[in-house]
Amino acid sequence: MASTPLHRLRRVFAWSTLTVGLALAGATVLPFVQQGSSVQARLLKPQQEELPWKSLSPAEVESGAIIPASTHVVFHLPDTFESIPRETLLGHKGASTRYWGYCFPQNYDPQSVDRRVGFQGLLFLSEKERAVRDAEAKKRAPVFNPFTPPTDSAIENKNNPQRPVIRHQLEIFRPRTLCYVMAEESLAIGMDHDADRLNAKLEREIGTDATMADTDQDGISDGVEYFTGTDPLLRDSDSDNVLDGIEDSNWNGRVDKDETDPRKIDSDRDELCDGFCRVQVQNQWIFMGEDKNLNGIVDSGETDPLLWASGTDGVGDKLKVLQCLATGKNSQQCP
Ligand SMILES: [Ca+2]
Ligand SMILES: [Ca+2]
Ligand SMILES: [Ca+2]
Ligand SMILES: [Ca+2]
Repeated sequence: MASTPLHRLRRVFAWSTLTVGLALAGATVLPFVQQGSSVQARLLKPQQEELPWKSLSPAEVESGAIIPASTHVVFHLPDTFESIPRETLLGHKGASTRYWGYCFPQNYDPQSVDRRVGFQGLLFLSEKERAVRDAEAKKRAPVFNPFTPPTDSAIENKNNPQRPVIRHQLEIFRPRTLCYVMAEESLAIGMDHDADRLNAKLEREIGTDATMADTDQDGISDGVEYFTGTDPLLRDSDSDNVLDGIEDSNWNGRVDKDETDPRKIDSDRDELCDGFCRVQVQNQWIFMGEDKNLNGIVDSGETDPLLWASGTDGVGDKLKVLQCLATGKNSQQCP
């Protein structure tokens, strides 16, 4: 499509907005970065001023982008959503990756930047970052007992309200916010318009559809499958021919009472698969299994996929089927 003067003007405007935002973020955040180092609550190496800067426009956040590792990243959130949880926005890396950041208050007034004292926005820290900081603080905390009483300076330090404290404050992100983030490993940032708790960039990475909450249409949402270990691109993750969403019948990703495990072909380990599977018996390939019509219900003529021995006689389900097959019946008729 040809670029009209209006398009070019918009692009120039968008870029200048970002440049201003970047400068403001640098002016406001860098002193904090340096202040943070004094409490050993930082990610950045001593050469932090040499780290590169990157800015992400609202359109880039909208379609999904990468926050590179060890880079000062400023991002503008678009106005196409109402709210998004931190972990969804930043690709669910909080437990395994140290990152921290800061968002300017909404209705941010650039004129007030010189008059401000401290931070008027909100800080966010990944779960791992919080855990590391807590562990460091514990290590530094002096242990007092009758033999090692606190010194005057220790008491003063403890009671000093000016001591910089970095606490997680921001969990839900709002539209049109300008934020800064620094991460030790790259993060996938993006919006989640299909509300499956996976942002658009993360969905591109794992191959799911960012416009469909349940890409493989097995009943379980992409996010639940991603977090609980079934394949969001496969309706039958364990190949027992029973759909994931029939095994996990309430679609919550957990194996609840009366549910088979969509991650295990044989939930009760009786050597009959939960559904109906092609197996080799004495050089012959036949279908055998428990839920022969694959409907998730123990119907008449089926064994229970949650019981090693479904009958009252204590004979294992597999042996019972083999004994039945030996009488000349086919596997649909056994047991
Ligand atoms: Ca999504
Ligand atoms: Ca699914
Ligand atoms: Ca299955
Ligand atoms: Ca079984």
